[in-house]
Amino acid sequence: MKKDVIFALNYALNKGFQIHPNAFEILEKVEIRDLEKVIRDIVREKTKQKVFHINQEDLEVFLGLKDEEGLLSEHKILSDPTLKITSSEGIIGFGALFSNRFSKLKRMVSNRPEAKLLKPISSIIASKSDNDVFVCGLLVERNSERSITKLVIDDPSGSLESIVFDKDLQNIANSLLIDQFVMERVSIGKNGGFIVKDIIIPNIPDHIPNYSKTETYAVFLSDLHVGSKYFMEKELEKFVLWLASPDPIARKIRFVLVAGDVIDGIGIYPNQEKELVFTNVDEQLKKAVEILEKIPRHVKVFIMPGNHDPGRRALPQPAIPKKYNLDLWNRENFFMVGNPALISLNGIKVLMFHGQSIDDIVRTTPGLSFDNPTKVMRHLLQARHLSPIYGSQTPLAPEVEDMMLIDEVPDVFHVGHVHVVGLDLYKGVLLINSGAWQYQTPFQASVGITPTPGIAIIVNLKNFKVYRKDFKTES
Ligand code: D5M
Ligand code: FE
Ligand code: ZN
Repeated sequence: MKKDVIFALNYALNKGFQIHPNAFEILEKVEIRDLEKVIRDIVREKTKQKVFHINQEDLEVFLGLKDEEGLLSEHKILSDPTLKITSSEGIIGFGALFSNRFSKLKRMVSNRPEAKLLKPISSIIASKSDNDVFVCGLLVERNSERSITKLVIDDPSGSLESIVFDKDLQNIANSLLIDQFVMERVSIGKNGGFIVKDIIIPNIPDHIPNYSKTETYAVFLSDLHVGSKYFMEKELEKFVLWLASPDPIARKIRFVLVAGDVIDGIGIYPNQEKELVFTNVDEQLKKAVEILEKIPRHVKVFIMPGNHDPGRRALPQPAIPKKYNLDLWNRENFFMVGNPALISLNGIKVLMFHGQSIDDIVRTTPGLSFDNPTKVMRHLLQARHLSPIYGSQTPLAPEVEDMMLIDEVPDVFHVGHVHVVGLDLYKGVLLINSGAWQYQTPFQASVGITPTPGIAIIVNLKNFKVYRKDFKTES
């Protein structure tokens, strides 16, 4: 046996590994460059698995001799706002948007028993019935003062002010998102005011997820912020190289999803220039392509815009327009989508959303914070809406159709924006916030945001087992 082969194998033997005779056969047959590194990789992986022998199959996998051709990698873009965007103007447009939101959500809850009893707000104000009545509307105001909570909801017929006294019901009332759809059971109090007896939100039913037939893996990323001084270029490069490596999991990855903030952009916040390496969007996107195009071609990459990317700022956002970078659009394994988008991966429905609305929601809803993004994501699913709040910092476009509604219950809900990794399961839906690839910026430090960057979230689509791979520490 050749000297370098013996040397490499000694490394494994010294670590207490046994080597199966069939492994030697391969080593005799194949000319292997960098065998030492291959053996070290195998030792590291198998030590993690607590398996201390090396056989022919291990070598085949790590040398890339064993193909994974049986793995399915079918995708379908089920919904994408890019080509649907019309943008009507001003007040008329917002009137249409909100009336569409109301009627779509009312239809969504129409199979609930309470829905049959719903009355228009104007009629219950006029009739002052002695019995409890059901109304629904969009929540325009929520106020808590001296142990009572006031809710104001609007439907197309009018506006209803109601009071919540019950403690448990107040907790529910306070967790409602402004401008979300809500049903109320109300009665008339002694002084003629409306008292809330029950609050019913759209929510999602318990969900049985779809799984992939084959053990295909997907990686969830967001907030690369290429162009920023704080962009973790080395770590992202390491991730991309790992994708092309013979690591047994890397070899089964067929999808990479990027949920927005691909670049840092320019003019996004005051004095941003001081924190940029590249001060124009074209250069930033060029750099992003340079890194992402090293992803092997058998991996499909889905790219969504965030609030730092070029195109339109208001939600829903179209895909990053072609005029900024043709390479992103031309590469055969890249798929440019708008924000939000619903994508099917081997039959698994992934709802992708950058997550801009989280800022306004955290600010206005008690009990929510930036460091627990999946809790906010639960609220979005409960409200069946990705960005309910109007008139705060998240710009909403006055579209005729409200494309921010969660029409279909997804199997995976993937969000970014807050730069904090979050994983959770809600009623069978896998919730992923994919963190970031940017170190904490001075701005984030000043507002108390502590990111958890440099971590790739990897999911086995056959069983939804989730892995966090940290590229800050792993070699
Ligand atoms: O957002 C990164 C994080 O910073 C996200 O959690 C929102 C937060 N952020 C962004 N802008 C603001 C303002 N103006 N106030 C408070 N918090 C903010 P990114 O989209 O990457 O900039
Ligand atoms: Fe971001
Ligand atoms: Zn963002």
